[in-house]
Amino acid sequence: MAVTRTFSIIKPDATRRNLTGAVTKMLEEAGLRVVASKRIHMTREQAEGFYAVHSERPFFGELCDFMMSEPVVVQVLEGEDAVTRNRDIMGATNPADAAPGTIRKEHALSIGENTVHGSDSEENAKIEIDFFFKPEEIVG
Ligand code: DAT
Ligand code: MG
Repeated sequence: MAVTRTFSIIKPDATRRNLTGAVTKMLEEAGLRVVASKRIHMTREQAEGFYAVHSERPFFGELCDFMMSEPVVVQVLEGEDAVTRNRDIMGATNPADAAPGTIRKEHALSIGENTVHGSDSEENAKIEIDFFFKPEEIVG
């Protein structure tokens, strides 16, 4: 299996509860390495641009408002089959459906306030990494 990269966000519900370290520890224990990380407060432009794929969904406004509500930590994660590995440790979108031991099962508050974002394909990982990081900010 090839070493690849994925894009992660530690969402406002987690930064607000001081869970940045706890979430990062779960990512690291799942075999992912943080090769870039920064804490930012998203602008509306960033939130709406990043989630443009969901712009027709009924929860789009709520989603963007939430992502702008408090700081987030954007990260690039590296590891074997990083996209799938990250999706596995994140757990299902709705924490009620997430498997025991996953980040969302352990920490998420609701389907909206669900603690982490993770890219859903290698193609999207590249787009999402480029959205938030310059190449020189990533140190593998
Ligand atoms: P995921 O974050 O697991 O990739 P997604 O891409 O389908 O899930 O949706 C993006 C985010 O939008 C999700 O993390 C939380 C929010 N969301 C999804 N479905 C929702 C719903 N039914 N109600 C409220 N927020 C929702
Ligand atoms: Mg998604």
